[in-house]
Amino acid sequence: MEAAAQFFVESPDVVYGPEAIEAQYEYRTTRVSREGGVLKVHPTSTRFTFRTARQVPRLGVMLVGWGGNNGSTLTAAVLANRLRLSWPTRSGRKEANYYGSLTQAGTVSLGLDAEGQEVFVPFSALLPMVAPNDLVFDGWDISSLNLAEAMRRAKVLDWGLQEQLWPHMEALRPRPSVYIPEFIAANQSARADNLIPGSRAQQLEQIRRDIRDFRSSAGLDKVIVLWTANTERFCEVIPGLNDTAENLLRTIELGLEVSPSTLFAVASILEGCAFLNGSPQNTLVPGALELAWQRRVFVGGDDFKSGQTKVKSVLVDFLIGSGLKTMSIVSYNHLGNNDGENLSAPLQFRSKEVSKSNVVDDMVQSNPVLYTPGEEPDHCVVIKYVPYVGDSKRALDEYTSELMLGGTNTLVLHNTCEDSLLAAPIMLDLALLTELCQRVSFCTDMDPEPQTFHPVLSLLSFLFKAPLVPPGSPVVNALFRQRSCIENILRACVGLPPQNHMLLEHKME
Ligand code: NAI
Ligand code: DG6
Repeated sequence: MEAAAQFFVESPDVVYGPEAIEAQYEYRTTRVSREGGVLKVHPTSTRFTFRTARQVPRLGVMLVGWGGNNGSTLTAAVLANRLRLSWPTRSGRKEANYYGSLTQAGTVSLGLDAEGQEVFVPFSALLPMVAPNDLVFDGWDISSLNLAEAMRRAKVLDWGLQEQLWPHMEALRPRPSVYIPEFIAANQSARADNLIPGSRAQQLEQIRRDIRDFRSSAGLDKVIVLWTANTERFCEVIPGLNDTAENLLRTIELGLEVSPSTLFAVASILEGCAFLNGSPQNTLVPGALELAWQRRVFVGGDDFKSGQTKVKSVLVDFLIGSGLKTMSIVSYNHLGNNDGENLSAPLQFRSKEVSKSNVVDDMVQSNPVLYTPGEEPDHCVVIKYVPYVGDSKRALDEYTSELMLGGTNTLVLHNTCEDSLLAAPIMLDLALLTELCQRVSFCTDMDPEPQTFHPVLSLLSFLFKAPLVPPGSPVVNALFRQRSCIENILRACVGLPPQNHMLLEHKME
């Protein structure tokens, strides 16, 4: 990879102005129609102008569940990188890095050089992005432990790293939060000692004050709010209660049923701050989505896509994409962290089960040669709480597929890793990409009025198990389709064509 990651696109279609990068881009795609049993495919072309503001803001990230394993690990990771920490372990000295982050540790190919070799740069070099070391953190937790104590409770990081981070994390204290016992497991009640009192409306106001206070006291240009607190049970979507923005706001005013996560989503949207949901529950009920639409605020979700699901969305794509008929997927987990304890309660497990179960639907539906309409593989998800293994999650998967002429192909995988070290870089990418999207606007020849991405930010699908998409938009779970979506949209913003992997230059005489 090039040592100097900075690059410029030399093209009459791309203008690097003092304030923005403007790129003319020809979006070529196809429309399909059905005429008398025949599929007619019509290539289409739309001229876009993308504009990306170059000024990178001072960005604050507020984590709901800051004192949890993910929240404390992400904060520690950014501090460790900022302070360039290294620490001894039994297998040698380790240095802080951002492995696992698409933007920081992933790369993209810019093309071929004079020798015909591909030139790669970090993903983060594609467009001006906030540097993770510059992020400022704050947040809420129903547990009052400071971030140093929370890091110790999480038991994720090596002791030598914890000792160095301790003085930097001790002063960080989660703000009190909203605790509604029936939404999370009863086994969580002992940590709930840091609570916002009052009615739902007063709690909403307090969250909004917290956001404003953080923004002004830390001198921030922007704040993004990310839910990384416990998985809640699903809430019922009820007409009149949470189906429209107006009804949801009235529900909060009257103190009727609303989940803590939805309360945070509403507060963030009302403050003009993007809200991202890292847990599986249906926080973004229709009323919250409508509010985001009305206020033109980005929302994204649901449930970080970290280990087992990432593998699943690669493996099943490979199997079905290769023409093998996957008929059974059995996914088993055991883990011993607080997330695992919360998920040992049936209603919270159910939220996770739903989010982990729908992740191959698009791949199955993409292949009518293998699957008849409505046919799908058996898909079983099991999660067990085993305290001894702590944050070191075990994931076992079995995939059974049909081969030609009655053959059977069974694949078995066993993965052991620190759950929070997979999740933290995803949280980082979510914040950085969401912020970047806030600086992108575009227009087309047909519609010259500048617009931004739809408030339901489906570009983030790579990072979520159950991606939220705008109404009518297809849900994509296949991992490399999701990655290509981000890469190609970012490339379009600097006037580069989509990555096509054809390498025709190398296929000619
Ligand atoms: P954790 O249990 O260690 O942390 C959650 C924190 O949220 C706790 O400190 C708890 O006190 C706090 N909390 C609970 N309710 C709250 C509320 N209403 N307001 C503020 N704080 C509240 O869990 P962990 O491991 O950090 O995971 C966080 C979430 O991320 C879970 O929902 C988990 O399912 C989800 N997730 C985690 C992944 C991973 O790989 N670690 C991947 C996908 C999702
Ligand atoms: C057990 O499944 C606990 C969960 O919170 C997972 O660790 C998390 O959802 C990650 O799941 P996956 O499938 O993305 O590895």
